Amino acid sequence: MKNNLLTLGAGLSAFALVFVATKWWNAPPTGTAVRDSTANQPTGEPPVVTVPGMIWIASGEFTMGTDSELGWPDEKPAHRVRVDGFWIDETEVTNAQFRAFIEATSYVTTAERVPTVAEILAQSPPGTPAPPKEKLVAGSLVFTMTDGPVDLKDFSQWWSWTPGANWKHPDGPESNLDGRELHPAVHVSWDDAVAFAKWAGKRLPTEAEWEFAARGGWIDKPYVWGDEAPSDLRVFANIWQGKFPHSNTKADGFERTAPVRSFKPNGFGLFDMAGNVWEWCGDAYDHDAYARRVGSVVIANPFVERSADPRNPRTTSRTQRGGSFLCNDQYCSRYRPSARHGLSPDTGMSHIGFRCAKPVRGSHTRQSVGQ
Ligand SMILES: [Ca+2]
Ligand SMILES: [Ca+2]
Repeated sequence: MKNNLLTLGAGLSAFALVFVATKWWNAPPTGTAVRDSTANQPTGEPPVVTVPGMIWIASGEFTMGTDSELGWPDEKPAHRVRVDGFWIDETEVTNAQFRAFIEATSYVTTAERVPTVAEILAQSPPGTPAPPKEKLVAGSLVFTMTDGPVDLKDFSQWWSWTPGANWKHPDGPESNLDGRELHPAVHVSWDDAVAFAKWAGKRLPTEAEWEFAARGGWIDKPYVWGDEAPSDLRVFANIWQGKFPHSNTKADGFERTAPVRSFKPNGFGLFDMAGNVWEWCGDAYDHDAYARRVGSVVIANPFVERSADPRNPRTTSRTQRGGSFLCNDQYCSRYRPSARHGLSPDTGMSHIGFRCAKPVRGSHTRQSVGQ
């Protein structure tokens, strides 16, 4: 059901968060750059057409995940993967692009729909009392900076269930998209992203495609731009500088989302593969997916169909990549290309967006709204 929460590392049913926030339920929280010689080398027939707004990523092999101490357990172990060639959007999907989809289809996003009691209880811990009907309103989780330092385990300090918040009103019902046409669309659920992709004749990238594309042809680099850790003095992407969640120096120029293309692209010409907004992938989220691949030499086009998410055991979690404007090294540093995160497919938040991919022919993944 909508709005399972995730934020920088913590995960909990969204309604659990709402309950916590409203105090009527307390849920237990559950160096020298080296090119990869095998990456992005054309094999077989190269594309004979161009796709506006997309970059062709030729098939190749790469090392997926990391064994670095920077990596979280779900990023390990590193292993070899091969992906077929594919197109991928140069940028995150913008508000202007998302508006065109809505106007053409009259699609109603998850955050604009009133949840049902059944939907809430299906994803709540056993024994959770049914919420009163007056609490069943359409909305989304909006980030608000705190007044001072807070317990970083208590995400309800900076996430607020906000009735009326959705892609058209990203900061709440009084906000709008004026001047944000080229910002990434946010409060977009996985279901919404899949619906957009189908309308556009595309699909979401697989995790393997996304990471292969994010690495831009480089190997053994912790960041999409190379080796150097970001700082107030060295800005590479729209992330969080300062002390999260109460002090943002905005050294990169942006407190919240930035227009796409505001920072240098990676080695493949892709923008914001680190930071700005999290990006949905097609795969289900399996925390132990890489551990299950030990023993394989090279895995071709991996795609996770069954989720195994300790934080969201009652739903098919879907994977997000790239981190957001809320990430910093003090908390999660999930703007690294190997970083992964799982969330319920009906969750949209202030820092969640997406981009699309497109295979040359057909699709080797299955993506259906409601999975
Ligand atoms: Ca920023
Ligand atoms: Ca991004």
